[in-house]
Amino acid sequence: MRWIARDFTFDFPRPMVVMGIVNTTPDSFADGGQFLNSGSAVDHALRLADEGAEIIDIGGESTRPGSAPVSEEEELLRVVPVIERLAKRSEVALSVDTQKPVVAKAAIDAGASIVNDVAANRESPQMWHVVAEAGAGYICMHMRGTPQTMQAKPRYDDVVREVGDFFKKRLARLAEHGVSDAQVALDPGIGFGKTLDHNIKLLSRLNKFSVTERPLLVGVSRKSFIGNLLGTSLEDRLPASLTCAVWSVAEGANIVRVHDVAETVQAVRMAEALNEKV
Ligand code: 8Y7
Repeated sequence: MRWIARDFTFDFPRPMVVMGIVNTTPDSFADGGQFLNSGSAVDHALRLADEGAEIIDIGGESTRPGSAPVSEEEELLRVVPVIERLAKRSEVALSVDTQKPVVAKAAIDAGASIVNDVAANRESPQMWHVVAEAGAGYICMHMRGTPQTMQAKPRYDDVVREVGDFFKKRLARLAEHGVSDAQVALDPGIGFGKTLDHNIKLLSRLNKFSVTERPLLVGVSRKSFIGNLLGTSLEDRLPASLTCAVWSVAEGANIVRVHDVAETVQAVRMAEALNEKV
C-alpha cells in the first residue's frame, strides 16, 4: 500500500510514521501559546524532526471542542511563515492542519505536502480541488458535526461501522473530485464528536479499518478522553498516550500524530520488534 504526498512516498507496511504536532495557536489546549512566535514554532518543529518525526503537522486554528474559529487572514499569518522557514531548513514532510482551502493552498505553495483535514465531512469540494491540483497527501478525518457542535451528545448505532462507511463514501467522493485513493490516509478522529465509550470502541477495533487498504492515522496524544478515563490532567497523559500508540502498532495503524515524539518513537519501535511487523 502506497501513500503519495507530492514529493513524498510512504510504502506500507513499514515502521509506524510518527507525525509531530506543532501548534501556532494561542489557545491550543495541549501546548497553548508556547509557539506563537514563528521562530520558536520552527525551532520546536526542527527538534521534533530530530527526535524522529517523519511528518510535522502545523496548525493555526484550534479544533478543541467549542473553540472559536479564526479568520483566514489570521490563520495564514500564523501558519505560512512557519512552513516557509521549515521548508528551507529541513527535509521533513510538512503537513498543514487546516479546514480552509485558501490556507491549504498557501501552505502547499510555501512547501507543505500534506493537508490534514479535520473537516473532511464537509460537502463543498474546494478543499479537494486544492489537494487534487497539487497532488498533495490528504488526511481524511472522521468528525461528527463541527468543532463547535461535535461534543453535543454524539450518538451512533455502531460507531465502528459508521466511521468505516464514512471512509468508503468519502474515498468515492474524493475520487470524483480528482483526489486518488493513493493520496488519502484515513483517520477515525478520536475525540471529534465521540463519547469516551465511542473513542474506546474505535481504538479497540482499529484493525477493522484495514479492509479499506489505505494508511490509517491515529491521533490520541494527551486527549481529554484519557483524562475522562483515568482522571489525569494534561501534563500527566503521556503514559496512556504511549499505551495507545503501542496498541495502534499491534492493531495495524500506520501513522500516529503526537506531541511527545522522542518517547513515542521509542515506544513504537519496541512494539514493532515485539509484534514482528517489520
Ligand atoms: C487530530 C487532528 C487534532 C486527530 C488528525 C488534538 C488537528 C486536537 N486531533 N488531526 N487534529 N487527527 N488527523 O488533541 O486526531 O491535537 S487537534
